[in-house]
This record gives sequence, C-alpha cells and structure tokens, in this order.
Amino acid sequence: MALWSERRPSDDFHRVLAPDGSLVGDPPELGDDELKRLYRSFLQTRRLEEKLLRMQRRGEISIIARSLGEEAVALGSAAALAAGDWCFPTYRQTAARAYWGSPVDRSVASLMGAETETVNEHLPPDEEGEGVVFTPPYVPLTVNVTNAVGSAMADRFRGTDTVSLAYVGEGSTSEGDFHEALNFAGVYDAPVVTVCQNNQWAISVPAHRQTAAETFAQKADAHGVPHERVDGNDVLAMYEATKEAVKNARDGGGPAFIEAVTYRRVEHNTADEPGVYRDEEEAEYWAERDPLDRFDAYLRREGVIDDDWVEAVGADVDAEVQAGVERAREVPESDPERMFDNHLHGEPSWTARHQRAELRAEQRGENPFTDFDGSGL
Ligand SMILES: Cc1ncc(C[n+]2csc(CCOP(=O)(O)OP(=O)(O)O)c2C)c(N)n1
Repeated sequence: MALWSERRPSDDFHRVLAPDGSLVGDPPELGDDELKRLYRSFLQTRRLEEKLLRMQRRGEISIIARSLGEEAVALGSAAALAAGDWCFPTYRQTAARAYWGSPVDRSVASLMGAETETVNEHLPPDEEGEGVVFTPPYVPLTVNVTNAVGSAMADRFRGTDTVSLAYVGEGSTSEGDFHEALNFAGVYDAPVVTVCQNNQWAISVPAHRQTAAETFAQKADAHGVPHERVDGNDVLAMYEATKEAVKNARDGGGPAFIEAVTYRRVEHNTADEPGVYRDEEEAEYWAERDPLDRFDAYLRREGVIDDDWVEAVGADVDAEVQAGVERAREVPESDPERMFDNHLHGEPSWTARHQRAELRAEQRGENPFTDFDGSGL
C-alpha cells in the first residue's frame, strides 16, 4: 500500500480560510446572518447524521451514508444557489438540504422506507416555490449529472435564468454517463454547475487508483467546460467559487466544473468497514482540517458567534431533529409492492416481474433466491 503521505492531494487550490481558521484570501461578502445560517446548517447536518446513525444501529433505518468532515462542500456550494434553482444531490449532501430548510421529517421517513405517496399522505408538504428545488437523492451514480444537464438545457430553451447544480463523487467521474453529461453541457452551453466531491475514496478504491490524471478538475478540460479546484473543507471558498460559477451560468456563460478536495472521514456507508482497507494516519491528518472547527475559529475571531450562541443553536437544532424524527416515526410502513409502481415503462420488464415474484416468495416465508423457480411470473 502506498504511504498516505506520498499520495496526499496537493494544496494547490482556491482557499479563503486556513485550517486554523485564519484568513488567507478575501472572504466573500456575507452578512452575520448569512454566516450564522451556514453555521447552523453545519450543526444541523452533524446532529441529524448522528441521530440517523443511532437509528440505523437500532434497526429503524437499513442504511445511511454520512458526510462527517465533508459538509462544507455541499453547504458552501448550495448556499450559492438562489430560490428557483435546481439541485441534484447524491446520498452525501445532507448539508445542502439543511441549508435550504428541507424538512427533517420527510427525509427521515424516506430513509425509514416510507414510499413518497405514503410520506405525502402523512406529513405536511415541503414548502414549494420558496427555495431551491431538490430532486430526491440519487443512488445510481452519475444519473443525476445527466439529469441536471437536461434540466439546465430545458431551462435555457425556455428562456428562464435558472441554474442547475449537480454533485458527483470523484469515483463516479470514471462512469461513462459523467462524460456524456459534461459533453452535452459544453456543447449546449447549459447553465449547469457540477461539483465533484473528491473525498479521496470510492468505497475501498483510493483516488490515486481511480484516475491517472493529476486532478479531477482537469477531466472537464476535454469537454471544454471551465473548471476550478477548491479546498472542499473551506466553506467560504466553496461558496465563493460556486457563486461565481452560478452567476456566470445564469448570465449565459455556460457550465462550470468544481473539484472540491475533501476527505471521507467515516465509513462509505453503514454497510462498510474502512479499517480493513486504509490506515489511521489519514484520519488524523483530516481531523485537523475539519471544516466546522475551521469556520468556528474564524467566526469567533471575527466576533460573529460565541459560546452562548453556539449552545443555543445546538439546542434549537437538536429539538428540530428530534421533532422531525418523531413525526417520521408516526408514518406507517408502505406496502413493499409499491416499489414496483410509478416507473417509466409500459409493461413491467421481466426483471421487474422476477423481482416482484421474489418479494412475494419472501413474504410467504420462502427463500426468495433458492426456492423461486420463476413459475410465478
Ligand atoms: C451506476 C452505479 N454503479 C455502482 C454503484 C455502487 N456504488 C455505490 S457508491 C459507490 C462508490 C461511489 O464513490 P464516489 O463516486 O467517489 O462517491 P462517494 O460515495 O465517495 O461520495 C459505488 C460503486 C451505484 N450506486 N451506481
């Protein structure tokens, strides 16, 4: 295994705050209220993910992917959007939703397995038209980027000035869809900003095994898409870089690609054990570069926040998370068969019919994989 210190990503990127919270660049023009909103969203993301982890351990949720230590990527970039813009997240951008006030109860109910119509029936609607429009988090990798480019092209043809923002992991940039999406974005000048959350690992595959290219940012070069490499643990740098890219896209300047350099400090998801494929030296290095500690140090030095404020906001966020979880727990379970509804096809495919028969076999208490002979199709 290559030594971590030999393959550490370079610090050759846009940065406003050093790891100790001191200023090394010009900060964006954000008022105290906006800075506090960013801080609160950081806290809400951490507290919500801690809660979700406990729920997963108790068996209330089957699987979650946390973003501990990577929150600044989603937070700083999503904060650069405006009401009416589109956001196409994956499973690792809890912070983008937190910033835009996405209701905790609906997210938790979905994670607990409730299907959308069941959620809609039992929980108040998400406030429409007031903020950024979020798609559900995508698990099939890179499909969100193709969809975001399509959405951006549609908005351009319609003559609106909305922008679409998509997130992609560095591992996912090896997928064909990623290149097809960026190619269309470049050719059609689509108002789309793609943020690559380079957290150094795609499950057990390290970034240096993912590509021979020096940076992920330069992948956009081949598609004629302007790109920038940013310190992903610096929320102000993420905000600044995305703000500029979004403004340019809104003004008709076309797409942009941002590589946000960060690190996945925890497991890929709760079905993973990173201890078997990487060493602890990495974790220590990145713990010292935590994005919340950095922002906290900066805001305290600037006199924007103090202990009392942080304590009050922490309590407020905990109460919001707890209330959301309790409402989610009241949502009844959906009929598992509902997962086969509402797909974009006429007749269900053979695969879908096969999976439905497997489910039914399981519900009858039979082993769906060995006992099922396909006769129920
Ligand atoms: C199209 C597709 N292929 C494979 C998978 C299985 N899979 C889920 S997450 C993952 C790794 C993704 O790594 P990266 O893109 O770096 O994002 P990260 O999870 O680190 O944020 C893989 C291979 C999937 N969900 N979708």
